[in-house]
Amino acid sequence: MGKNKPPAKYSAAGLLWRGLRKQSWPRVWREPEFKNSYDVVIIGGGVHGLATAYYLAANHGITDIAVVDRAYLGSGGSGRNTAIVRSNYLTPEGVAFYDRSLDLYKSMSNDLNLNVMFSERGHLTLAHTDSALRTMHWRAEVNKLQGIDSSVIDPAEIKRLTPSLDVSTNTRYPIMGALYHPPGGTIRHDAVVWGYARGADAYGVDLFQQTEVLDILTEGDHGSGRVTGVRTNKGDISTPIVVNCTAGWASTISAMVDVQLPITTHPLQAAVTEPVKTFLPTVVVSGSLHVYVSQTDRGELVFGASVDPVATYNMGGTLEFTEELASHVLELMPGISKMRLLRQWAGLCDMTPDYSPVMGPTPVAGFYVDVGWGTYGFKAGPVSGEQMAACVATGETPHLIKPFELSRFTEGNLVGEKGAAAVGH
Ligand code: PYC
Repeated sequence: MGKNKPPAKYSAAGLLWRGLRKQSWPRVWREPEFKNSYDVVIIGGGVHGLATAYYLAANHGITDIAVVDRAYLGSGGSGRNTAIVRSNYLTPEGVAFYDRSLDLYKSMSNDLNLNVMFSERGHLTLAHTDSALRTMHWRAEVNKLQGIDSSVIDPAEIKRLTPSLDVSTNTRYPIMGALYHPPGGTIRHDAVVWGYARGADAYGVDLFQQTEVLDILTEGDHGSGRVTGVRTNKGDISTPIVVNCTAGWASTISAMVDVQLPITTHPLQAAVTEPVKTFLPTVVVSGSLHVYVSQTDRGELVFGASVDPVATYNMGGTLEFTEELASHVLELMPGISKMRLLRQWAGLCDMTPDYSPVMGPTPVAGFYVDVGWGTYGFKAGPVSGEQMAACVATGETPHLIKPFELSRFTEGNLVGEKGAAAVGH
């Protein structure tokens, strides 16, 4: 919970009273009237945009905010990810950042008064080669130095933790060890979106769905002037501050103010099986086999893979993905060969050259970015919201996001995080 409390609209007593009187449930967020001026406009109604709005209100008392999304809340990466959270990154900057996110995820059900079903089940990143094992040792040491529970374990311990994995030595890619990160796990991604949306709405933040940004209005020189407003399909909004919290279209939105981002956009496909009895207690990741898998509380296996090799906005599923996924995951868990895939989907990932995000102010006054999340966006949602809110409210870039400023690409201060990607890209 932030420093400023919203009105107690969702107390336990209130819910009980409603239930007993069989009253219909209140809308989770309002359908607000479209105003022509706001203190802050946030583009993107996913976890990042909603969390930024929530923390601006909760921690800084700024509530005259519009969040606009061209589709529905959570329709982008927030609803298309594989719901994995962890903080076992490779760089000290990344570890500190994602660890704060994990802390916020841990207390989220209490803070937002909504069960977001955080399941701290442990996270295994398998190593099948000497060089992968070396990277796991490197990550474990960086993690431990920052107090993160993370260590390299051997195949016998892997088998003890996750009996369905084939740790025998006669496979094509024998498992040589794993980075084990007990605090990692999964969380219900839709609930995170709803929790932040409901929380922001309770503070008076206006949430606009089906509201597409057509242009960002500025005065002064393009690429270095100042923001004056936003043009949407519902009309113009005047505002001195715009925060770009989009994924997929981050570079399109930034190009509206001539801010060039070093981003290429690739789809990432994922798939889910029919539900079966629970048998997979941990999250399992294999970089060499390009796959990660976890089991939901409903019993489905959720799989993800590498981003597709071509830069495109096409989110169609491919048979190539399904075939590769099945063959790779069966090398790890031959016992699941009879399970049926139910469906597959894709999300868009904005990849940067160093696999770290781009956050903070830009050369255009009043235009902020929280973009370039690649395959890490969902796990970073809470900390990004908290820190972007502090950045916008105070005008100072907080130390947790300072390393991720856009200027690093011209200053040569890259934060190389590829070694902590779930899978090879
Ligand atoms: O980095 O843990 C990860 C991840 C999981 C799914 C996509 N990225």
